[in-house]
Amino acid sequence: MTRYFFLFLLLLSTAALADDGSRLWLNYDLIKDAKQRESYAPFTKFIAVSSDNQTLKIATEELQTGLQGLLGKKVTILKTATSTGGILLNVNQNAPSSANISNEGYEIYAEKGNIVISSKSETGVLYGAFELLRAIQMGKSLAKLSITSSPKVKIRMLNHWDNANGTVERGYAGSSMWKWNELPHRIDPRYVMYARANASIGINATSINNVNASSRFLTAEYLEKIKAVADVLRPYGIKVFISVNFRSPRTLGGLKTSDPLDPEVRKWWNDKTKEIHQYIPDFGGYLVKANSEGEPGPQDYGRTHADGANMLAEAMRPFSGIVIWRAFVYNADPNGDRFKEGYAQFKPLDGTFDPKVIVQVKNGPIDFMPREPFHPMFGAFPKTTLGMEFQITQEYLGQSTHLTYLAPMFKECLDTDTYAKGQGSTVAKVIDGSLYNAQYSLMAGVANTGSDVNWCGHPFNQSNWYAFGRLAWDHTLSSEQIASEWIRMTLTQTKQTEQKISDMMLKSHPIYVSYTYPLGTSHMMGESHHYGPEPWLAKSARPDWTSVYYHRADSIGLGFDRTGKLSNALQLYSPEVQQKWGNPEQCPLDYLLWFHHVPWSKKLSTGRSLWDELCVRYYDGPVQVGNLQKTWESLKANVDPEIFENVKGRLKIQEKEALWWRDACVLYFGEYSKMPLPKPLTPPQRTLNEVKKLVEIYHLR
Ligand code: GCV
Repeated sequence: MTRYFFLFLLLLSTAALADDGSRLWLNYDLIKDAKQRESYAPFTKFIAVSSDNQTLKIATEELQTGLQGLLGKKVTILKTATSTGGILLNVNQNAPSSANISNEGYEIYAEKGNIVISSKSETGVLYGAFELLRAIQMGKSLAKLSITSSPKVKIRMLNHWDNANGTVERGYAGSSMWKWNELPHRIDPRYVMYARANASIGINATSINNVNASSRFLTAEYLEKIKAVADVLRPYGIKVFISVNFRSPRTLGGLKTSDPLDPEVRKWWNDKTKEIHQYIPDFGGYLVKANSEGEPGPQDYGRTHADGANMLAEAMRPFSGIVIWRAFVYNADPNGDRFKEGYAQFKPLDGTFDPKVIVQVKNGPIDFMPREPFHPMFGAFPKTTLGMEFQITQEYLGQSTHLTYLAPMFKECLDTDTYAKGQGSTVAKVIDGSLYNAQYSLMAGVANTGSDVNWCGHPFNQSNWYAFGRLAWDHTLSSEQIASEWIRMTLTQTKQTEQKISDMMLKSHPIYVSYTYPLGTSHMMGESHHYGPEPWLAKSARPDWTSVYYHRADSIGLGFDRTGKLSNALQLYSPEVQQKWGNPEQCPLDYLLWFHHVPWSKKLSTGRSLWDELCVRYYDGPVQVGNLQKTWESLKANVDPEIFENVKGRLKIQEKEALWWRDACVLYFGEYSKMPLPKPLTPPQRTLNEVKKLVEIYHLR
């Protein structure tokens, strides 16, 4: 009997240890340090909230759940404080320093033995509640706590590329988390978890369907379903947007045209917009991909992007919602440069967009490459509100098998100076609206969520969702701080373990770039699935879907000359940026081949020739992945066993695939450079043909 009892206890403790990742960064595991737990006791005797508002109820319950987990005690909820030593939730339009904080901002401070969370809005209090829980998890003392925080960007949004049939375009974590076949009747509990996770990092908007949009999402049947989702997300401060198909007036409304200047078409959108508001009174608005990659748009009728966007903005005029119009457009011109397309099509329209329109621009001019220079539009549209589009899902960044922490990449773009209004005109200041005093501001991230139990596939991919939200709230946060928060809340409470994992994360993006796209190369991935290397890809439906279009390897050298001879794309940037990147001798190596065709034997600032430097980087990548594996192995006893094994397996795959990239690129480019590998590097064990076959196998899968 006793033996069985012990076995039962053992099983119980193992079960408690195993973490399937489903709780994301909200696991609220007990703080192991009893002293630390005790230090919070004087301020966590109760939670006081006087209102029955649903958002405040959620904030209160989140605090109660969080404190129960972290401190191992049940904290009572009161209507009014009867003594000191509690957490007071206040919605207060006239708080002392509230002039400095926006509606969604909050203050948290210690006062008369209590901790006060105060905001002008209920959502602000909810954000403050999450911040307090974060502060506790980060081990901060509450005795003198004083935090004031306001979001820098107004619309902090996830873009889901989820389809009605349950698939996710560029999704690597299972199928769609939205169960369209069940809605509106069954509300999957994961919607609530999704809302909590987003609110915890300040995300306040979500577009629920793919930008390659089906008109179906505008039918009454789907509006009922979307309403059900919106009702769940609303109390968490999250507004729902719909991606729309521009041809909907024809396909859905039975009209002869979808011409944005046609009165009947305009009426159709006006009526549809009114109808949507009957379901969702606080509807966020429309997200539109038009005249891009085969999607319909106003150009089909000889109209401009502004004509299309302004028509939708007019329909939205009676309401609070907005129109987000994507700038990701490019024509198949074999002699053109895709780099310039978005700029060329939109620049003449600067100043013609309705104030309710935000033009959403990808961080770089091509397409979410692992490293891109910032999109030149960011420095050149003083009369248009531009929003940022980052990709959280790792289409080109190792999908679900490579550990790649993206905060440094997001920040690299945000912190770059466009010089649009002189020094200090960073991309961040363009998109947070401060540079041009914009009414709206937007940072969107293409979501990496799916039906996988841990939401994001690779356990570390969760950190990119987290990092995106934190940066959308405050782009001045450092990648180190964000990593540290995520690790503490998700993986460990031990400083030493945290530091080791943080080190892995901070090195991960440079490592990935080193074995895939070193020195400013781009777009050499496998055709259509975008996984693994295919630098030899020379034929596709469009020239700008091949690899050779981008790397321009020949017997002389490598890289796309954008300084004038092949393309004058560099001129789209301000003179200061042109100066930084225009001279191959001074251009930072990370961007070199984005702008220059460099001879193989040209000596770089590292002292090595281009060829040698390329090889050194391709070879260093897999070695560094080996180091990541070693560090992870050393943490076996310190992290949850399920997460440990999961990451360990994925690192193994990453190592194999890093070698795949290395061999493919070194063998392929070697045919052009005709130079030997620099010593002491030894040639790959396989031939280029053998490596090419690996790609074929992938295609067959
Ligand atoms: C939603 C890239 C992706 C497409 C995506 C497109 C876009 O081309 O490969 O899957 O389509 O970007 O951003 O619209």
